[in-house]
Amino acid sequence: TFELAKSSVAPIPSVVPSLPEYQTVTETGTRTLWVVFVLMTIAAIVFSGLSWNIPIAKRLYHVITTIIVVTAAISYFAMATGHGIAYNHVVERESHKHVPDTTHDIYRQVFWARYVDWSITTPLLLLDLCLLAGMNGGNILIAIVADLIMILTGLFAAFGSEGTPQKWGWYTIACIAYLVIIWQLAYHGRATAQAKGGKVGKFFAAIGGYTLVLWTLYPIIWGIADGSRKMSIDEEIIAYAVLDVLAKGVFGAWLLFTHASMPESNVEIGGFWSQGLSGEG
Ligand code: RET
Repeated sequence: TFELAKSSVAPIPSVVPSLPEYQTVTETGTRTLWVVFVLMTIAAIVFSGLSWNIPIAKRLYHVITTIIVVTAAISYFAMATGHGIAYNHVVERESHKHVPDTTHDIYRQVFWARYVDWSITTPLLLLDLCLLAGMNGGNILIAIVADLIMILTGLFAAFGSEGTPQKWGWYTIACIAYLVIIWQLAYHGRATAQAKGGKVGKFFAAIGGYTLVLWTLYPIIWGIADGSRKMSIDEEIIAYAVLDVLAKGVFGAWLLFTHASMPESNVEIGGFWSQGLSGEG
C-alpha cells in the first residue's frame, strides 16, 4: 500500500507556474481621483457662474466648456468610487536561457470610464477651438469624427491582447486619426483664424499650440503606461490627472476669460444655434 500511495503522488513539475500578478490602483491613486473630481466640480461652478452676466446668445463657449468639466467631474467620481474599471488579461512570455519558456499572467486595470469621458469632452474641446477659428461645418465635422475614431480605437487598444496585432494596431489607427485632427486645426483652423483678424489669429495660435502640446502627451503616456506597462496604475492616474486639469480646467479658464475681453472672438451664431435666441441678447 505504501508503494501505491507513493506512485499516485503527482510528479513535481519542472517549471513552477508563477502566480498571476494584479496591477491595481492603491490609496494614492484613489486620492488623486477624488482631488480631480473636486477640482472639476469647482471649475463647473465657476464656468457656469461666468456666464451669468452674458447674454444667452453669447454663451456658447460657456455652455460647451461647462459641459466639458461636468463630464470630467462625473467620470472622476465614477473612477474614484471604483466604477468604470475592468481588467485586461495580459499573458507575458518570459524566455530564459536553458529554461523552457514560461508565461506569466498579468491582470492590469483599465479605467475605461476615461474613454467615455474623452469621447464626450474631446469633441467639445475641438468644437471650442473650431468655433474660435471660425472653421466651416465640413472641416469641423471631419475633426470631430476623426476625434471619435481616435478615442474609440484607443479604447480597443487598451483591451488589446499582446502578441497579436490588436494593441499596437489599434494604437496606430488612433494615431493616424489624431494626425487628421492636427491637420484640420493647424492648417484649416489657423488659416481661418488669421483671416478673422489679428487678435483672434494670435489667440488661436497660442491656445491651439497649448492644446497640441498637451494632447500629444496623452498617446505618449498611454504608450508608456497602458501600452508597455512601464508605469504603475497610480503613476498613470497622476499623469492623466495633471493633463486633464490642464487640458480642461486651465484651457477652459483661459478661453472664457480671454473671450470676455475679446469681442472679435464671438461666435457668429446662425441657423439652428440661434433659434429662439434673437432679441434675448
Ligand atoms: C490615445 C491612445 C491611442 C492613441 C492616441 C490617443 C490620444 C488621446 C488623446 C486624448 C486627449 C484627451 C483630452 C482629455 C481632456 O482633458 C486614446 C491615448 C492618439 C489626444 C484632451
